[in-house]
Amino acid sequence: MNFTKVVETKWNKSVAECSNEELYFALLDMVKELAKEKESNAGKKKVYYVSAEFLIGKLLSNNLINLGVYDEVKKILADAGKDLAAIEEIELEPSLGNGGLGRLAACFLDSMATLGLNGDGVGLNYHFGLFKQVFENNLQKETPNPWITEHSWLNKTEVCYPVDFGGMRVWSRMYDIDVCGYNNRTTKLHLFDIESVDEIMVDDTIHFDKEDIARNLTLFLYPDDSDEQGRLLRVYQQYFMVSNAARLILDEAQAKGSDLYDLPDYAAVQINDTHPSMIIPELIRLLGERGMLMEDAVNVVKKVCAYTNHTILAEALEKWPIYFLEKAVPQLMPIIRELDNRVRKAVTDESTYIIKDNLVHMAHMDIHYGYSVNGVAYLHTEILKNTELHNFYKLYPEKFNNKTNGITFRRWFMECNPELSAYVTSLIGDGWKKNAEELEKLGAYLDDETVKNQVLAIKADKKEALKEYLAKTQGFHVNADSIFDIQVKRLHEYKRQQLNVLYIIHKYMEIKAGKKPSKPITVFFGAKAAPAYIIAKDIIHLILCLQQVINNDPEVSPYLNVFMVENYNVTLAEKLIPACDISEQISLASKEASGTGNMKFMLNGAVTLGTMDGANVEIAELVGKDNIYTFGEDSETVIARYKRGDYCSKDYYEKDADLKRAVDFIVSDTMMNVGRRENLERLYNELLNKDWFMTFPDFKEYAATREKAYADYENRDAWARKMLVNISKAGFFSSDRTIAQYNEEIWKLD
Ligand code: 26Q
Repeated sequence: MNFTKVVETKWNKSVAECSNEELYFALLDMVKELAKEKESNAGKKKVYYVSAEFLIGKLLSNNLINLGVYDEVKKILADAGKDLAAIEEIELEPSLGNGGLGRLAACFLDSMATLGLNGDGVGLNYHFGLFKQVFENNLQKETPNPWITEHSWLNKTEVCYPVDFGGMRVWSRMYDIDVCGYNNRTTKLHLFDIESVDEIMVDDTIHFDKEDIARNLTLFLYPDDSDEQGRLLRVYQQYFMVSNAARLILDEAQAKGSDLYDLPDYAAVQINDTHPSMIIPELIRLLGERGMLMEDAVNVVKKVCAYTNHTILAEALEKWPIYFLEKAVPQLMPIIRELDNRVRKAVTDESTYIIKDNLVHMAHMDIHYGYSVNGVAYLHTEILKNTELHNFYKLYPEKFNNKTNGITFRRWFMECNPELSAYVTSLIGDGWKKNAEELEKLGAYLDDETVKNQVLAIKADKKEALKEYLAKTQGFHVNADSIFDIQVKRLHEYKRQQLNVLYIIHKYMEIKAGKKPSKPITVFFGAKAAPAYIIAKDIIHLILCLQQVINNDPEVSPYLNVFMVENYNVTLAEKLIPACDISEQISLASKEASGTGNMKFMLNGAVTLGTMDGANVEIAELVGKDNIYTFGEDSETVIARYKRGDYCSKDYYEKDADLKRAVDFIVSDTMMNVGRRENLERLYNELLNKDWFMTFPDFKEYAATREKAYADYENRDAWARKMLVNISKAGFFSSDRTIAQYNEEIWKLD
């Protein structure tokens, strides 16, 4: 297919004469057509990756790359005086995820298509996705984020199902997005919607009538479970998702000749955290409707469903009150009760029961009635086995396994950093694109001055590009000749943006006192806070206030700047990550299941400053201690301290003058002049009286380690070597490797 022809046929004029918008729609048509021509994955058995989130990001460039026409299209556009990046600005980013879990699902679809595995994604078509973040008076405000336009990547299908809720029926419709693999086949993302959805219910806020399920079900993706109506709506959403998924699975299997007793030969269902857990009782219910006895249905489902755990925070493990389920999905409650009764008969350990204190524990159902339970990084899986899910591990040791997360190198290297990835190819060939561990070949260049200088030059170019982009889109004035120190991820106390802030305040005070860094430092943040998560929003307030104080202080701003980007999303990540020097991965050890941003930064030549948590542990092992900056208490110390329950943040505050000075600054006159007393005092008190995620014990070592990293940065040659080691060892974190392991050890597709 020739792009010039596509444009001429569609618009009756040349590429040069078209507007960027016309070119975007021509590209959309062309890519959709090309994707249709690709073979789609086929086979007897299929994996259904069921997930409440798919954070797919913009699709145009990614699809052009994976279809193998990126360079050709870019050249045709350039010859006509057009810029692909400008055309891409027209595409709206679908915000169908909160963060890591949703982005992981998107990377997995790319890898399944690339490996030619027969697998589809199943989720929901949220019309406004996650909220859009705007800053006003140094506070986060949430606004709706519409992304569906008349012409989009969504393809309407004829698949529709009736879905019954307590006292009400809605009709669904399935929309498909083609996911192109790299030089390979395609797979599908199935997004279910309600036919009766009504966007008119939404004004310019994210508040709407939460009772009117038939009109609101697929309007928003839930960022939190703060109010009861919101929680109930989430149950409706989850059931809608899994009921559609279950029907699709059974219909497809039967169409291929399954008698349903042999369903495990036709389908594997990967349950992405507990959000789709109701698929277990729903499959059992539907198998019953199709004539199977309960006993048989339970045994079939036990061989079909596999569960991935993404978090060890107890408060994130979903437990739904029985009266919620009775109200929303009464048809499931008898089945869930029966499943619980079977557990009660077979098992004496009460802590593993599904129903306790009138709450249904979704993860417990997954573990008893799934055939696989996996964590998402080595340390995480060990903590699940030894601590969080230890009682289940004792019952079913054979079910537990680890699948360390990964990222797709197509989007997170080839697309976001064509300069570096092309340079790597010029050195070691392009075998790494399909076999990422070949990046190790870069190890041969660790002492090559030319290579190191080139890697530094590309990093400098990407910093310049970020500077320009942020000037244009966010009005920032960034010094591209400073160290770019970046922390981007959802705002959560366990991720400890507040620890980063305490260091920044400390550094600010040092500069005020005359201790100027030899190299200027720019700290970037990007983070959305759940609208009802008060302390998280207070932390955003603190960052924005600091940004105002520091950037406007002529004594300090030549040496230190802070920028928090508004509405951090996949698009911004693709600009920030290639420009990063130091990647902040500073969660409290034991709390971050894996992290995937850490992998993206490493691949793009950033050096990690982090705790021994999640996949940082594996990064540290791969790159060696000279190529990562680690600090802080280890997970065992932290877990033991929680167990003892004797942590007292004030003890640390009293004993460390630097720390005390930094904490006190939060409520200083300087801050009060730009911020709100209520928010700043609340945060100050929280740290002083609770500090649940133990920032104070790690402060001193964090500050010292960060100083060491900044000092090492001055030796450009040694730093370039660290960058190269990081890139060369990133191959393990390709999601192609992760997905190959899921297939070999869990799905076993033919
Ligand atoms: C639960 C109940 C009600 C409302 C919302 C939720 C909810 C929503 C989203 C609970 C959890 C999430 C998201 C979790 C998540 O993104 N976890 C991250 O998963 C990544 C991929 O495995 C890991 O790398 C991260 O460490 C983990 O935090």
